[in-house]
Amino acid sequence: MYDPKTGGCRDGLHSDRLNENQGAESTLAFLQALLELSQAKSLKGLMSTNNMNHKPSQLFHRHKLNPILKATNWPYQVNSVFNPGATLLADGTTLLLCRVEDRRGLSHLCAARSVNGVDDWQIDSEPTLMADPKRFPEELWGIEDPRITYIPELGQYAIVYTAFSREGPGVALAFTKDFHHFERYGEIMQPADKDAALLPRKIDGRWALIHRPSGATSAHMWISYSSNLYHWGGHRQILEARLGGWWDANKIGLSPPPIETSQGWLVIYHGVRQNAAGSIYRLGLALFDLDAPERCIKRGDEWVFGPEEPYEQHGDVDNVVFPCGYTLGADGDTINLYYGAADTSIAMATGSVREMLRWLKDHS
Ligand code: BMA
Repeated sequence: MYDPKTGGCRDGLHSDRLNENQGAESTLAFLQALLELSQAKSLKGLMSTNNMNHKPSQLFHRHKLNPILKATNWPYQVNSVFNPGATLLADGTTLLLCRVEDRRGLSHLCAARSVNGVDDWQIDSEPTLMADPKRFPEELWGIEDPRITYIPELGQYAIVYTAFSREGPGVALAFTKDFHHFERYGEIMQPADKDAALLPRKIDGRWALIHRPSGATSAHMWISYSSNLYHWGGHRQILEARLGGWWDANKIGLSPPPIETSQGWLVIYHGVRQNAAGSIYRLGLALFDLDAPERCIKRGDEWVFGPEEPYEQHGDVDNVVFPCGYTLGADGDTINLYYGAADTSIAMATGSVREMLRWLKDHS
């Protein structure tokens, strides 16, 4: 018989000693023990896959220096820094265009540059892009949550941001070559609308904008098209918030600009779960057709990233992870996702485009 205490086998004749018998009896005892051992092992294997402490595999890995940027790093007095747009400049420098909330409660945008994208940030000594409510009344209460897309055809970066005023949030567009001088296009989607980004190239001869208009009780993702970047049409809903108990029930929105892959536009979107304690902002994945981005090919059921660390769970707004930008590594696969944590600081997590696509294949 197999003795679980010693791992040896016992012939049953003596309770305090292992195999005493020789010959057939001993062989039988050995075989019996072997059988019990293999059953015990497969049971253990089963228990470990159903283990209550089982942690799902992580698609994103938080940087150990998180949060990488805080209000106390700013060269002037501010309340909070969060929800940054991100891009790589021509020389490989990472540029974050951070949403900065001042101590009136109004937001502006400020650029921070770093060679490695993690530390040693050079932060503009004053706001980089301020609201200009005299010329653009839709910016009365500030500008927020920029998404940056480099547009090769124009040789410029498009910045799509939220303009906030009495009417609510609307979508505004500006272009820059250097993040010092900006050409404003004004509000391109009227309130209530936000969470928008431009695709980097024309689709069938027209520019495409993903955005999130909201109704009284729900908010879904849409796409619109334009031939001149001022006048938009061809509006189509592309992803609907789910209902009921889902993590992405009632309200969803684009997070960073879509990632172009050979399989389609990979979209990281946020879902807002309302519960008795407030709301939880988490991230999910979806894939859209490269040539017809209004067509959703895949959508993951489970969320892939959510507030877990103290700096994500507690801040001006608890339980928020809110990325507005990413940079892609030289391998074309590693992404650095930059996100606002609890509307208070900026954090970074790395992931792999290939792994996200694989995950979507298995989870949609
Ligand atoms: C969203 C946006 C974000 C903000 C989030 C959590 O609606 O306004 O700017 O981070 O709420 O407050």
